[in-house]
Order: sequence, then C-alpha cells, then structure tokens
Amino acid sequence: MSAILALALCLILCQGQTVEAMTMGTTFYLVAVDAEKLPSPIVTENSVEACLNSRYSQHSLRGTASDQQLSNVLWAAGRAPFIGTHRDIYVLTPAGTYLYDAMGHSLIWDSSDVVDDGAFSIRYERQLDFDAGISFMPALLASVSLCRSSESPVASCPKGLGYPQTRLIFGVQAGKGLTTELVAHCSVPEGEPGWLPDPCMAGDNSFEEVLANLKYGSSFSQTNLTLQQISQILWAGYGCSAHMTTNGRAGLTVPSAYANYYLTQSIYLANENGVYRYHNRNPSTNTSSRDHRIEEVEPGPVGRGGPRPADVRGSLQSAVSGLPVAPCYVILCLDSSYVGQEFAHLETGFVAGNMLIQASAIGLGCHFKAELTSGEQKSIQSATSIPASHMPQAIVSIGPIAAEVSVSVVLQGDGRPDAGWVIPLTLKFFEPGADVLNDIATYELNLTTSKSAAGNAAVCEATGVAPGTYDVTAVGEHTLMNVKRSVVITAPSTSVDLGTLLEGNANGDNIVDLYDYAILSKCWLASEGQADYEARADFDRNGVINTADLCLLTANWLKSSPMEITP
Ligand SMILES: [Ca+2]
Ligand SMILES: [Ca+2]
Repeated sequence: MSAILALALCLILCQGQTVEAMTMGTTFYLVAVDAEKLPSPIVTENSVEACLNSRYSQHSLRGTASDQQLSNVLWAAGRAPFIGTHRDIYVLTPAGTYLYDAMGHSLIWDSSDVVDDGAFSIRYERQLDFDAGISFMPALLASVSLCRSSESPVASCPKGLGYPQTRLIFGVQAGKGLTTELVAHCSVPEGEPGWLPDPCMAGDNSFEEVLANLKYGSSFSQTNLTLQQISQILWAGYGCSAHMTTNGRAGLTVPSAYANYYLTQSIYLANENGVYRYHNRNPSTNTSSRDHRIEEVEPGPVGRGGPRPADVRGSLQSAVSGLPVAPCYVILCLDSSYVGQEFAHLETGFVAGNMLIQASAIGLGCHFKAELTSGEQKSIQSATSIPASHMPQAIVSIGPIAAEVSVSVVLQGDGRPDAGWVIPLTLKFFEPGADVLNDIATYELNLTTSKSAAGNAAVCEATGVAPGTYDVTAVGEHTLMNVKRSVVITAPSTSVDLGTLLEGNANGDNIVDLYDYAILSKCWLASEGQADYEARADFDRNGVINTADLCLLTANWLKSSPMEITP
C-alpha cells in the first residue's frame, strides 16, 4: 500500500468510523463504512480468453456509468501487481476525481476535476509506465467482460493526445460483444520448426475469478511448459484477436497507439530448447496480416567461450539481478528508436499484464522484472543472441507457482542422540490414489532432516512442488514407508506431518521380518568402528546394536509399507 493510501485509510479510521470485514473469494478487504464504497464486482462466466479475443478500442466514448460499472473496472485495475515504488489509481467522473482505494474497494475524494472525455476515465500516478500498463489490461478486459452481464456494455480506449500521460477512457455504449472466433493460426505446418498449436479461445474459467486469484510470485517448480501453454501465453500477450482496427490493421489482444504495435517482432521466449522470437504477423511486420508462430534465434558468431548453448536460462539468471529461477522466460524488447516513448513502455506492461492473467487462468504463475540496467540489457542480448537494436525492457518469468512444503516425521528410539535426528529422508509426491510402492512419483526428493526446535521431530523443507493434491510418502534408510493421502499443498508454504516412521527394516524392503532380524543378530552388540557393526541395524543411531534396536524391531514385527497416516 502506498503512503498516500495508508494515510487516507488511517484518517478514515481515526474519524471514529467503524470498519467491517468483507470476504470475496480468497481475497480479504477492509471496508470503511460511510466511505464512498463501491458495490462488490459482478462475477461473470466470461472466460479470460474470450475477453482477450474480444478487446478492441472504441472511439467517441460517451454515456453515463453506473457504480457497478465503475466497481468492476476499478477493482480489476487494482488487482494488477506493481513492481515500482508506487502506482496510485485515480478515476475522473462527472462528480469529480477520486483516488481508488483497492484495499477498501472505495473512492477517496481528490479534486473537483470532472471527466472531460467519455463516461469516466482512469489515470495513474506511478514510478514506472510498465506498472500502469500492467493495470490497463485488467481494467480494459473487465469492461469487455461486463458486456455479457446485467450491466449495459462498456467501451474503452487508451488516449494520450492532449493529456500529460495516457489515460484510459471508458464509455457506456453498444459494442461488438464477445467472440471466440480464432484468427491466430500458425502459418507453419504442424510438427515443423516454428509451429505453434492453435490457442484456445473459450477457456473454462471466469475472468473475474481468475483476477481474484492472480498467480503472481517468484517461486516456480521447474516443470517445462508444453507447446500448448507457450502458444496460449504468447497469444494472450501479443496475439491477433478477432477485429480489424479502423486503419485496416489486424488487431491484437493489446491496444496500441494508432495501432503502431511497438513490440512487433521484439518479443522473445527462452525455454529449455532455445531462444525464439514470436511472430504475430506474416510476412514480416505487415500489420494487416495475421500469424502465430515462433522462429528460433540462431546463436551469433562463435565467441571465445565457444558456441552459445541452446538453453540460456542459467545465463539469464546470472545476468539479471533478482530474476527468479523459472522454466520459461519471455523477454520484452523495444527497438532502440522507441525507448523513451510512454506508449511503448505502456505496451510492455500490457503484454506482461495479459500474460499474468492468461497464465493464472491455465494454472501457471508469472513474475515481472523491469528496470533492467544497461549492463543487464547487454548481458541478456549476449546470452540470447537477440539483435543489438532490440533493447530488453522487462522479463516475464513463467511456470507453475511452487510451494515450500515443511515436512516433519517422528523418529523412534528413546536413546536416539541429537545426531540421530539428522537422517536421509526420501519424500515422494504422487497423484492421489497412487500405488506408492510401484507408481512413478510426480516429485521425488532426497533430503536430510534436522532436529526440530521443539526436539520431538525430524524436519526438512521440500521446495519446487506445484500446488495441488498429492499422496505424500516419507521413508528413512531403515524404516517402513509412511503415506498420507490427499494432502492439499498450497503456495507459498504448507506444513505436512507424516507421522512416526517405524524402525526395524534393516534390509530396506517393505516389511519388518526375519530377514531384518538376521541382519541385526549378525552384528549383535557391535559398536560403531568395529568390523561387524552394521549401521542399517542401528535403528536408533546411537552407535551400538543392542536391546534398544531389537525392541524397535520386535515392536514393528511384520508391519509393512506403506503405513497409512490419517490426518
Ligand atoms: Ca525388511
Ligand atoms: Ca542402536
């Protein structure tokens, strides 16, 4: 929250007004009663994809907006993250100008300046144009989504002429409505280099629900994206949509000043296979044409370090401070002649904003890195072989948002020394209902535990697990395997107690039986360092094979893996 918002909220609270809590979805709002509170946003059944495909700029905007229309558009604008120091949203209405308080979903009086263009307009105070751009897109798409709701249609257009900064103008008037007609077809035959499958235009999601649960974060599981996911993300970011602009250009999922489309041919993708340039036009930059393909960026002349590797993700991570480790990066570049133009920078934000919304709709997350130093820009160009005239402006990291899973298990043996709580632990995460002894796990992690602060458990952290529901198993070197079924893992972190691991399984199979007893009896009373000592029979890890170990074995006699742990 910005200092201004914090102060405003504080002033409202200090005036003795009560505050009540309201929940919507998983989002929690504080509502200052008697503030100029907006109604809750309408949740439609319109998909993110249909809204993206149906967005277009309308001109000569007019009409009068309802509070509900203001509510949906402003709420959407406020859902976008920002990465600069601040981003304050102002709305100009016929009654005056207000600061939008996203926390309270309410309006705070700012000035008597009334809207002079359209039914209402939004302007941003911000450090970064990129941040304004990220917020433009959800606001625009929210107006598209309203066209199929109980409200009358809302049209929109970003407008820069005559203003110090580009504003987002809205009108309440008829529009074309929603379409799922697909126009972004790939010109390359299926299976050949550069081919992208058709993106989906009719996703099974609600735009507002997706927006309420945007997956913005910096911790990703390293699962590579499928070509279908890549196709969807690139299309959402800068793909052709189902309308032609008034100057005869094939419209995109983003607006552009005079349909100039500053990022044409300067969006790059880096994944495990290489670096690719996205093409939404064919041939070349003809803006009346449509395409949807990628082109591999060949490494430049071989330098002293030898040929550029295909997978440059590690080089990017080293080159850019604060870049998360992700399976896929989209590098948004501007031709050097556009650098410094407000609208070009807004457009990089449009692409990033759309990618975040689309990624969230298909279960992926995004992170934004902008404000690249000139050194970082050069290093990115060198790592990727992007042309020198294409200046990197922002990097969108994309992948499944990962959770950190704190696992704890109890270990048996009253005489277990502190060092005996530090054990190798194999954790596996399976699809629910798995045969955990035979199926292949979604994740397998070989970790080392430490003794918990309370001293009664062995604990470890599993990272990189995609949120979801899993059957989770844990097994030590000479224990049976425990399984806990249908564990719900959520980001950023989830704790899982996997119960007590049963000792006595010296041979590491799935049962405590005579074979284990045979191993133990052969090293009976041996101590660590002696030739006949066997660590696998020293169940309590105290350095000697004795009655304590035998007692653990007999206590678990004929028990077998997997031991089901109930919540
Ligand atoms: Ca055994
Ligand atoms: Ca022992």
